Amino acid sequence: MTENITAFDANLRDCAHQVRTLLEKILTVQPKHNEISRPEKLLLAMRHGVLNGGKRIRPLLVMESTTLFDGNAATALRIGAAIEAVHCYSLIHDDLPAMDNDDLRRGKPTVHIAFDEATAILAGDALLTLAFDIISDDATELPATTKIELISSLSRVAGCGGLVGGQIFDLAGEHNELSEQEIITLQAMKTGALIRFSCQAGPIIANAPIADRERLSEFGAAIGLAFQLADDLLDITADTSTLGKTAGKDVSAAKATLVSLHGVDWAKRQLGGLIQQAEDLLKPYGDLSKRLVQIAHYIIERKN
Ligand code: GRG
Repeated sequence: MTENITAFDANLRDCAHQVRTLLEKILTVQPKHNEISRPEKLLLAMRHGVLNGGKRIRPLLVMESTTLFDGNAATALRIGAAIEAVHCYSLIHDDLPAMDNDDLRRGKPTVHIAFDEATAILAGDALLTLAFDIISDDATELPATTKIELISSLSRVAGCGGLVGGQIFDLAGEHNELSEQEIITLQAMKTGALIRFSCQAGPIIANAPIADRERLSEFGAAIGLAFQLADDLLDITADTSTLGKTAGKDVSAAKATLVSLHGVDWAKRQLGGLIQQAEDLLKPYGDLSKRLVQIAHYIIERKN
């Protein structure tokens, strides 16, 4: 087991390093074709928001779900980096005073604290559009139809029916009591959708059969739910320095979560069931899916 954890940690670190290196290379001051100029302050704020650590779970899911179907690793890295750009945009905007109003993210000052609010909004906007630039760029070696499929899916996951819509439901929950079903829906949109898409992206990149895409999508849904449950538990049990973001926010904001509704023991039992479901879904792939199973375990056992 220790050997597995060590190998997994090395894999996660290697993925994080590759994502960082690629995004550093992309976020340079030289304008690209059809761009006019890249303002330095905006670029620095974008870099602060995207090169400030982070576990890079979503890119790792893209890379491993691509490897499972023998897809191209360099392409998977680019799609993973695009998804990470969307994720980081959502974190920057989520931390703003008008949203969660947080001053700590990944153990560092949030972008609006390190810069200012307007710059943080714009850095988030620019990271969102960057994601579509990365996917459509010639350097992403995929057929045009596959790029369109990825762009279309990512747009839906990120927009009104996904992240942004989930955030609106979340904000509504600050003033009205949400039902259990409403909490499940908002979490599937706010957290689950991008994780699910990260798992689906691999079979899309590798042009795998529809049945495999659906199976990986179900796997993504199970671990997305587990991710949020684990996050809600960490909010209660972990401290701010370990989390790298303010701990105890759900409790202090009296925010309803599945953990606040059903309790810690129920959440732990749910996590056990979700892990089992995730493992069962990958059984047809045998040993080839070992690394994806390790990610599922990491998601529920992580400390931040
Ligand atoms: C578009 C404003 C706007 C918001 C969209 C996704 C979202 C809504 C907000 C993000 C903030 C948040 C608390 C989302 C829940 C999912 C979550 C726990 C994200 C943190 O993901 P990790 O743990 O973070 O992968 P790192 O820092 O490791 O990347």
